[in-house]
Amino acid sequence: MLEAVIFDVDGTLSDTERHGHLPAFNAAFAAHGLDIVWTPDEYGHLLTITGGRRRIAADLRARGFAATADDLAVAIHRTKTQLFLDRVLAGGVAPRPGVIELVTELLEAGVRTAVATTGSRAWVDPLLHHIVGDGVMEVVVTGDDVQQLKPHPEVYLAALQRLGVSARSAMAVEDSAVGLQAACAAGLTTVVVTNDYTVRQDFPGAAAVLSRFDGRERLGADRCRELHHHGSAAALS
Ligand code: XBP
Ligand code: MG
Repeated sequence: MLEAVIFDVDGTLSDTERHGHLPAFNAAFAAHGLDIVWTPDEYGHLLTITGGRRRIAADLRARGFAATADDLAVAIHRTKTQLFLDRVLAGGVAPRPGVIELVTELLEAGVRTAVATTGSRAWVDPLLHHIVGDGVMEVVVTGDDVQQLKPHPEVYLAALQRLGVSARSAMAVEDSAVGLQAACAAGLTTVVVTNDYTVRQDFPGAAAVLSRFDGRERLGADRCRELHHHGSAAALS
């Protein structure tokens, strides 16, 4: 039986990357006097490096900042986090169409909801407050709560543990190949809902790959139950 659905945040609950995180990273580079501007295309490639601080450090290393890359990345990421938080607090982040309806249906059907994200606690909690409301996501595990970021399954395993449910009784909703890898490695049946950045990725092992939550393909509570049922059956065979 489906007891809980665990959602990714960036790209899944909200289309945060292109118009949210990317401008915050670029403004942070400028604030630290660096002449670095990530284009939307470059950022799309950099998204395979999970975690903003690691993403900055990898790019700085590639640009020859070998010795100082890690320390500089910590400082730039702190600034970026504040800038993105400002955007969230100003109401500049919206849920993807259909997300609120899905979460509401799940809760009405007695299915618990949770979050497993690589993002930072400082902005994740306020973002959830703005887009779904407080307490709607019963468990929220962020990148600050784990040692290893996606594609490692730790964030999903921690969410399952805090929910007190087995992987077989839950499913994940993700937007990216890296996120799918993490959820599958935790043993979860996973539905992928793609966005502009992830639509051309491969999704081996996904229970379904959709391009949106609403419209003809609509992902509702019944469809989640169905996909979970088939996913669990496939895992047993
Ligand atoms: C999201 C991330 C995060 C965000 C930026 O991945 O990798 O790093 O891009 O947020 P997922 P931070 O959707 O798989 O959780 O700067 O707070 O890391
Ligand atoms: Mg994501």
